[in-house]
Amino acid sequence: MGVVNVTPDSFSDGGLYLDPVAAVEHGRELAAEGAAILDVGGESTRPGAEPVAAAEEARRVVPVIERLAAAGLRVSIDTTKLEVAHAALDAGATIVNDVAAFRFAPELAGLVADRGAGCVLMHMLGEPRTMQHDPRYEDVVADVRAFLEERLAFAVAEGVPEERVWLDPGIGFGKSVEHNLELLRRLDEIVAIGRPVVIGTSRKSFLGKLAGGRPESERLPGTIATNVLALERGASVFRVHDVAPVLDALSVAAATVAP
Ligand code: PMM
Repeated sequence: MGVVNVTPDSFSDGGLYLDPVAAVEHGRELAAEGAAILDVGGESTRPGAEPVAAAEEARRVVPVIERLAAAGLRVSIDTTKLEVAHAALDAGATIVNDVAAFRFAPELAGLVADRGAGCVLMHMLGEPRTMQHDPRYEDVVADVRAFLEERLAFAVAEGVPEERVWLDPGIGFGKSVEHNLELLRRLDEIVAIGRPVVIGTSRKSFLGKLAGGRPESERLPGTIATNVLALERGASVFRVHDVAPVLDALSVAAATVAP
């Protein structure tokens, strides 16, 4: 899954693809590098980010999705909002990637069900504005697992077939460095829920901290290391900015994992 952020303020690529033509070009490049899905987002979820109005978010993403879908590419919409998901599905997206797992807009579940779309339900502690303020868990892996099981049950109760739901532990969303590491160490416990697991470590700050304070542009080695380990522990969807090098690493790693 390649990241196409149409935002002025995302943490690693904010402002680069705010122009729809540049965003479409970037999406096409990621697809050419091997991305099976392009994840288009119009609102930054970086820690402390302020919310964007739905109309503005839709205005950013719709022209990009229309063009990528018209080119035959598979598109997910990274949003927590009903209106934006609605517009994105109309424009040709087929997956709703919701970092709030239908908590902010429970009606999203019905929309996904009605449209026959897929969805990614991600764990986040609270909301982006405050999620990194001293996050605490009883047992981070058990807590995230229980949350994802509950959200999966909610989606299914609202009519989304279980086969259309992917789950994501939400690396960096209300988690300390140690929480992120524990989730990666024990990822098999999330995989055991029985749905495909999406993992998003790409360029995130804990990678910088673990490697002596590297900035976003120098976090590719850490991104590769964590995605390879996540593959070995059962993850099946890898949300990344740098598709070509991560795909190379995953292809080699996959060849060494028992079928
Ligand atoms: N991370 C970001 C945004 N959306 N969606 C999913 N499912 N999983 C993630 O880990 C995730 C996400 C933040 O990264 P960005 O600002 O580079 O897009």
